[in-house]
Amino acid sequence: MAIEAKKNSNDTIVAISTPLGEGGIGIVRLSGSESFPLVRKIFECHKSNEPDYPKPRYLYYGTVKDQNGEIIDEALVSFMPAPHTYTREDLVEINCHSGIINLRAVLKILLAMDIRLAEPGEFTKRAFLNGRIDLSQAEAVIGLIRARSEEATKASLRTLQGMLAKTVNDIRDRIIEVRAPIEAEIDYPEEFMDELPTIAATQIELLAIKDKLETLLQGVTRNRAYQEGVAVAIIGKPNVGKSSLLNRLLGDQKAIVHELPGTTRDLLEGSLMLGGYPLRLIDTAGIQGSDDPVEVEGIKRARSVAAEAQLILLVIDGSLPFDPDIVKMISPISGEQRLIVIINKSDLPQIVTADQVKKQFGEVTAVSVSVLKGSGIPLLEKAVADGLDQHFGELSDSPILITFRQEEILTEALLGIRQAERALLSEPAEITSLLLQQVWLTLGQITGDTAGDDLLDRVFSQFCLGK
Ligand SMILES: Nc1nc2c(ncn2[C@@H]2O[C@H](COP(=O)(O)OP(=O)(O)OP(=O)(O)O)[C@@H](O)[C@H]2O)c(=O)[nH]1
Ligand SMILES: [Mg+2]
Repeated sequence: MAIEAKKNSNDTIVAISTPLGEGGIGIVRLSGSESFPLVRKIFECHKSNEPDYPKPRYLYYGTVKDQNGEIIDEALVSFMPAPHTYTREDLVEINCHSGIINLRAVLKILLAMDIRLAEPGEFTKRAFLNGRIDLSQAEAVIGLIRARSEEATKASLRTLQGMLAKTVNDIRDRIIEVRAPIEAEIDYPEEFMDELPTIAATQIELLAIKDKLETLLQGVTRNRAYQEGVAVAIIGKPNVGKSSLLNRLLGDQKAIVHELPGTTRDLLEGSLMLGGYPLRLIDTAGIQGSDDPVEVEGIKRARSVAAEAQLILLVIDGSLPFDPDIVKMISPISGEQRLIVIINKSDLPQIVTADQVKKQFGEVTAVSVSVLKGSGIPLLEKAVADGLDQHFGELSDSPILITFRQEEILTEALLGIRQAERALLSEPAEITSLLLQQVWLTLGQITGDTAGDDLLDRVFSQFCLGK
């Protein structure tokens, strides 16, 4: 779909594409028709007199010099002619030593010539504008750069390979197929009378489309968990071993552990990876009735953390009689939250039984551990990973959504299909057709097929400089 926004500005751009700081290599990257001649002006290489210089995709060793012929840096330079490049334009990469001063100096000499500094994400934007990738793939590049777990990386790579675009395009094709006979009926009601699909057949088609959209949307929460992490609150009465559990799971003595109840006053957080999920583990103050204003504030914070956590680890001391009040302590747990009950101190004679816990909490996962001795911890870790897998739904091979933007679009498309379903039964055929057309257009924003300037700016402004 050729639209205004896809017109490419073909001036030549430059940016430092690696993070500024001490490192092995720093790369200055140029894209555009002037990039070869410009770099040749500042880069001196003993091969430059050879007739085939610069050969595409060769690495040339030489020096970068300023206007006065003074050496700025040694560099390895590769010249990559269009169209088989990241941007589909002529592209040059100058591999310098990674020092802030020399990299900036190289950039400065180039900027003094006929070239401008790239905007954030402009290299990737050109890849999109020149048709090498679609918008969902461009967003996958951001996802890949920001991924905090292996699973998030895999999800971004799947989208980068074009899986999301393919699924969305398949859905769009199906919408066209559903619309075709409806349109025929509108334009030539007599001629196609016998061949038209029944309302029931169209309903089945719409149901299938809805199903596909819903499956895509299911991936959102899981992916968000991979990207942003899962909040896990450790709560319970004082002295049951909450801080000990935090330390044990982190493999670190982060929290103060003490035999005196009421040791933890404030929230304490640590991060760890479990079952592919980045977890934000939050230790809280033991919940009990108290007159101490500091402890009361700590308990208030514990409750609010528990209210927002996706997973609650409720710790109880198995060596003491079961206190039914803890049921009240954790309620109300919303449908969005999962609960795992941890019966701690299994190294001491046990009074609390798993059955007792089940009786109080219903069908809840209960794990018996000794945080002190480390027994039962692998089982607990497995219970946490399994609980999160169940919470976020089956992991399928379908593409996983990366961004809020894509979620918004799919939600809108789903709404549109539901409206079309209703219209099919109660409105003239024109309305159904129009609603389906709108869904088709909406979905096109995922790949950028129907994206305007605003949308492109929104997506590409999230990139870092030089990407
Ligand atoms: N025997 C035994 N003692 C444990 C176990 N886990 C923790 N403890 C002890 O229980 C006491 C309290 O541990 P903490 O981890 O500070 O308990 P807490 O729940 O954070 O307590 P508050 O911060 O006061 O709410 C300490 O003396 C720990 O050594 C365990 O598995 N077995
Ligand atoms: Mg504590």
